[in-house]
Amino acid sequence: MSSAIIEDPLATSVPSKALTPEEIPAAVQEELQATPFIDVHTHVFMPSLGKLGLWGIDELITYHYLEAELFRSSDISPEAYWQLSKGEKADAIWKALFVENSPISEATRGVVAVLNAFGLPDLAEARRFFAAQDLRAHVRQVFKLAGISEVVMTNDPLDPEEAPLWESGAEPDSQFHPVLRLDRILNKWTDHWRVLLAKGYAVQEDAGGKSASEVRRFLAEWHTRMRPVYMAISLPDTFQFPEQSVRGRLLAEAVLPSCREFRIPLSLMIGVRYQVNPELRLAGDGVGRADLRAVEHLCTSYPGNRFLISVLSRENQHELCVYARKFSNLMPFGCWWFLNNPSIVEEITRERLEMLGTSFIPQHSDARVLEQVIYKWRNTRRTMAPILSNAYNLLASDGRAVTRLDIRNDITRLFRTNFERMSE
Ligand code: RAT
Ligand code: ZN
Repeated sequence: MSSAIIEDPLATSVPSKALTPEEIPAAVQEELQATPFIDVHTHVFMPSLGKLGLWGIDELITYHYLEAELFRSSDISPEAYWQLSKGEKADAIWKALFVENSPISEATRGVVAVLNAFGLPDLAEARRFFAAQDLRAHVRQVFKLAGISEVVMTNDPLDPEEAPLWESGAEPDSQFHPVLRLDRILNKWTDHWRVLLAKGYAVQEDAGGKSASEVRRFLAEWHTRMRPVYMAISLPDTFQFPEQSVRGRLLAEAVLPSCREFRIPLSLMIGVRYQVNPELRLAGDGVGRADLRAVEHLCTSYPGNRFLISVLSRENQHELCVYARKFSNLMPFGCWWFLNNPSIVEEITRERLEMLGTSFIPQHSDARVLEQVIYKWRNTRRTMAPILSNAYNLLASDGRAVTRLDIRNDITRLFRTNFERMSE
């Protein structure tokens, strides 16, 4: 209907008028607000996966980013903390990080922003509010507040809680895209190969014999069941490829051919130092600089594969941009985990824009608790606005007119189509 276009508040001013330097920041801000983003990597789950999906205030407060911060501002030991119930854990964190100290870290500020988004003045009120929500309606409201149209989940076919839900036909949801996560298979084969064996796959402990073709058969079955938009793995800072190891063999002989067969990308998240402090459990991982020659080898030797790549170490960011300039099958994405702080996001994003134009995916939320998408995406828009405005102002002062349509197309490419085209 043509009236729908006229009702679009931006439509009248959209097309091709050159913006003045003074008009650029407002246009960027409006376009960032108006564009629904795709969140290309999260740990949130569609409602039909039930309890796997975390949401609500106690989950927000006990996010592992905040657990790590608790032990810096409270005398409680990790051992004593893990004995507490969820509500008691949230109370302990609330007291230490929100009452006795100002919540100015990125992760604590996030909780404040979520409470504010729902107009919730305190913890008690927040608990009442979340307890009263209907999940499906709440999801819609959260996505609206976050300015996202879809999220990409992380789905583990060897998770004993998750796999049966898929096997009994979990109802798909067009707002939640599945991803076949491979950490258990590729990084922890020794602990998990027997699960495959028990399910009827002729695999061996050393991943020899028919193991690779059997893993391929397993991936094919899960591809049919899940329809994942990509396959994914997180990798240590010590990751090497090629490599004489179970992971090296299964990557080369099972995962890469499967991704080619199903025409989906492989996402590699590289640079975790697993369990630097195991007492902290999920919060116990650290970061290390990786040798990105592994990425070079993958991109050169497997031109028929497409790679979504995020690196955890700040020191690896520049190399990743250089590799992206060399290999069009490499798509850098996100500012992940310890990098998702405005100061570092700004640095990385400016570098990427300068080296790659709009041919990258600036951010994903990595949300583990549903409502985190609200603050994470608000923060992203807030950080992006001056970076993009500055880039357009430089372009204008170098002599190229900048229009609202340019801005709209660029933001759509960065936050939607660069991802959508990876799976075409
Ligand atoms: O970023 C995080 O929150 C980590 O805990 C991990 O989930 C990481 O993103 C991963 O996907 O392995
Ligand atoms: Zn993640």
